[in-house]
Amino acid sequence: MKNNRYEQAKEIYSKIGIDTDEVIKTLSKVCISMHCWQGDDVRGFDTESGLSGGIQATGNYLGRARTPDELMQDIDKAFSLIPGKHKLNLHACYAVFGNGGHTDRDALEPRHFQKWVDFAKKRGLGLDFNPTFFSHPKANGLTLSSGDEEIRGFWVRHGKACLKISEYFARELSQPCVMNIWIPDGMKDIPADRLTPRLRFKKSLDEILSEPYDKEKVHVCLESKVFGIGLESYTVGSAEFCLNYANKAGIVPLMDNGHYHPTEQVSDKISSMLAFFDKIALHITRAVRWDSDHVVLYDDETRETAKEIVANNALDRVIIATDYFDADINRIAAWVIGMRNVQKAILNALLQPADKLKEMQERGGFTELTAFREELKTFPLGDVWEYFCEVNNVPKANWFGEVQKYENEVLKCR
Ligand code: RNT
Ligand code: ZN
Repeated sequence: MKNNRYEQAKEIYSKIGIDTDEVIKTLSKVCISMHCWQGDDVRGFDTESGLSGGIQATGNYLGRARTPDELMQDIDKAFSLIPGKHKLNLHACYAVFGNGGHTDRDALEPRHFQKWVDFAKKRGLGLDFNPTFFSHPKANGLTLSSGDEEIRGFWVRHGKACLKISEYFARELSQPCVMNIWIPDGMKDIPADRLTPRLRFKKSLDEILSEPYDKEKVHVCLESKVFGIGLESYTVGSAEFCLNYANKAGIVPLMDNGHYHPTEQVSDKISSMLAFFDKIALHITRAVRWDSDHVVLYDDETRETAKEIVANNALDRVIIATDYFDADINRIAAWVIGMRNVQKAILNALLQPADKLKEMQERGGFTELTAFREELKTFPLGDVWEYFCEVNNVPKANWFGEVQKYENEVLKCR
């Protein structure tokens, strides 16, 4: 296949020591875990209680997926416009019960996710998993940190059940399953006692992880947060709590871009984490003023995040997942835009001569570093990206027509 623009770009990049064919090969292997919950505004199928837990999907765009089949159909559409093979990230609230049946979260079993395993197997996708500690009558302020032993016990059982389901995913799909724990627990107003709920959260995590599970198959993560809506004054699973717990328990810390103070950047945290953890995990999202979960853009922070992963040779140590939910725009487009932007950011990082740039820094050549880096910004990345789309059989820049057609033919009929 002769692609003139690609051939020219290849030559331009070769002059700065970058082999674009190798870059394409590397990028093809980068697997991103796409969150299923963009498709239905984080509603899931197991409860009518609506989204709770300090998070919110705003907007009312037409065509939200209302059933497992609709969500699967939408995911297929999105993946058909995203280059490469990825994973699908499920939440426990996406359990599929046959014939109007219902099983509460503490008694979920692998069989409730068999439809998802069949879906993934057919498409050669991996599955990741999340226990759902929100949108439930027993999630009222505190879950794993609750002082009510009945409530705390319920959620511990849920966590254990999810470990079993994660193991089932890994076994069936012959690849590890990442299980991420995030709890919404917090308080709207100033707590009288910040420590007691945190100690109970710690105890609950210990109890969940005491359940025997295959650590090669299931990578358990813990996601921290700074605040949620209606929970502005206190978050039990804060950054310090989660970091210390993950370190002590030998699990994986997870950082979400929306879960820090507005001037803190996850990109700057990655190297510190890599200095102490074998693996770390990310929820790539875009926080606009707060944990707003806007669609990921090809912006400075996403590029800097990708650069920190690639330049530190950590593509196999950083677990990359997306996490946003915009209900104001076409949800399939939202998936496609965000996933492609994460990939583009990784491509951008792979197209940078990291060693040359590091060498400039080490010898104090900061003027040259700035000059060179600014020139790199207008190198022909777009031509390499288009070629990457071409070899992966997905549309180039003109994918939106496909989404529009799908909106008219499928989404409008919902
Ligand atoms: C919430 C966390 C969490 C959720 C998903 C649905 O602030 O980011 O990861 O978005 O579990
Ligand atoms: Zn998240």
